[in-house]
Amino acid sequence: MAGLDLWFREIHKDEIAFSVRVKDVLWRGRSAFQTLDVLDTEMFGRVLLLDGLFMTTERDEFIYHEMIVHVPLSSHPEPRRVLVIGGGDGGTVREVLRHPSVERVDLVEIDRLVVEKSREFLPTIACALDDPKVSIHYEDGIRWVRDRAGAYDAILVDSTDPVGPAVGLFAAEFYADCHRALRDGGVLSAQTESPFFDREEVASIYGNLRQAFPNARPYTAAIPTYPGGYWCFAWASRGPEPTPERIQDRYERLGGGLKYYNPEIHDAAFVLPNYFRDLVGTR
Ligand code: SPD
Repeated sequence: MAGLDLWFREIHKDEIAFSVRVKDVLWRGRSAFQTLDVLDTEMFGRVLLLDGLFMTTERDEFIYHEMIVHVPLSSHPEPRRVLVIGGGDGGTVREVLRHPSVERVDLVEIDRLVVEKSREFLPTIACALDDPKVSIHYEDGIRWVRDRAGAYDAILVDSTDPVGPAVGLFAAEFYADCHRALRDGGVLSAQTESPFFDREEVASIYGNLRQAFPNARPYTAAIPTYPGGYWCFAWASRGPEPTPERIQDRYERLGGGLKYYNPEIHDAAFVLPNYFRDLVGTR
């Protein structure tokens, strides 16, 4: 592909697009679940696409992975057992392992090929997948949480978008199973799409979540490669709200090296514009 004026374009809902110039196509293939592409780009480094959509890139992955992990884990008193659903690229696991209290991480990824190709092409993201605290299970996360009452201190739902096999990861039944799978005081985070471009999906996700977790609420981060660059996550818990002292204390235990998350970002991430408050009914 060298020498060609090659661009990749992610089309969102057939209405908007985001393009990046491609230096090289490193791998293309298909699993039983989805298409996978690994591109090399000047602006974002290596890029992993699933079904033609940006999942993660070497340059901006830290924002998504720090926020899906440190916001929930910093609000838990002592997270020991953590479940990551999806997240086969390994970025979420890498961030979970920064928390010194964590003893075991179950990574439940439906698609073995995502793990294999991430290990091969995205080593800075997949670097913690061989840690002895990590067990990888190639199974459907929806089934995994069904019979695991009281098993986890934290569940992090690092899913693809709500299409195909991932649809059930945004359903009320799944969130009810997650609630049962958490110990008292347990926390949950989940990626929950764009509040601007995915309004209907976001409203429905928070309606579903609150059936199991009445205190569920969104927080946001600026992620350049996701539609609109303004993305939201859900925080929910089976316990009390964290205090600012706890957030500060957990941050100090992380020992530095983070590129996005800090206690001020933690607080600011929960501040929503009015159109988003209206969407999820938090006014
Ligand atoms: N529109 C993209 C949403 C992708 C969320 N998951 C990303 C996986 C990174 N570990």
